Amino acid sequence: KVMFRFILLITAAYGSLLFADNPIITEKYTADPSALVHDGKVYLYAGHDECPSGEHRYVLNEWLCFSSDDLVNWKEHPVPLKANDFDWARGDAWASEVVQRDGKFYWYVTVSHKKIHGKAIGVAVSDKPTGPFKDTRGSALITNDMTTDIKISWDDIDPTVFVDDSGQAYMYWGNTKCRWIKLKDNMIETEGKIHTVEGLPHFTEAPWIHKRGEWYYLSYAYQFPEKTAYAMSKSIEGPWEYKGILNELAGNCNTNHQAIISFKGKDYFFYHTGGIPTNGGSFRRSVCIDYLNYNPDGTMKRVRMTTE
Ligand code: FUB
Repeated sequence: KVMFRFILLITAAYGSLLFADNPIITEKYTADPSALVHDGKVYLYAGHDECPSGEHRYVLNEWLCFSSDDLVNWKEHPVPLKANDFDWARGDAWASEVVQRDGKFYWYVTVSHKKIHGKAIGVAVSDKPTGPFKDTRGSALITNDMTTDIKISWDDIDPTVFVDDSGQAYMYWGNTKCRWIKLKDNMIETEGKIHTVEGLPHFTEAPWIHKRGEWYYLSYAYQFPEKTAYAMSKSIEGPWEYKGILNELAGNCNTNHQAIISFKGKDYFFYHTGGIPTNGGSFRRSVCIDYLNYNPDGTMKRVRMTTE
């Protein structure tokens, strides 16, 4: 049995060494991390993997929220959002992301739709990063019938939202093809047409957008089993230039779902593995963190997972 151990150097705030284990959460299985920096803390949002031992399927009914001010000690904020908090959804708390704008927090989620076949994307809103979150819109933002060129029911999943310096918000999502659409200022309505991103080799799912300096980064799950790859652009609307693999296969887990943040002067890569020794695997995943490092030209160095 292996407990993934790594040393997390938190010097920015404390000037001292702190030690943390990967996975970072061990009381529950956690998947599909989204991370948000707010008011000196990191908020981690993750799906709760609840697949019974011996079974091999996704069982996720809710998302979880944790916060930390040192990336070592995490506090859970109990059950802030469930898939059935969306009246129009019939379950399946797949990947999500929380973003902040003008004092409000928007939680974009993947769920299954009750009436329209397939997965759909919804959004819930709160005044606090820990909730309570409410589906003030009352309907899906994106449904499976809006993109008909792919004949699978799970191609409209994994939303990631980015508010550009101009104030324009964009939502990216997808499986097999990566899509994007603008959001209105209220963050709960789309604006204009759905676009498809070209030039992302082996795009599977799990897009994540972040910006550093003048570069925009679009990282995503690549092939299956999944690695993480990424592309860069000088514009949020592309064109995107493919730059290569950012993270290798995550051990005994066939998906690889990332979130990227800067916190107290360092850059971090959140992902999941099947790293809990008791029954961990592709359907009982666990969130991990490792450092992310950039090259002088803005490209990202391959992440060295604790397990490597
Ligand atoms: O957790 C269910 C699905 O697995 C997510 O939506 C994908 O990104 C993959 O991690």
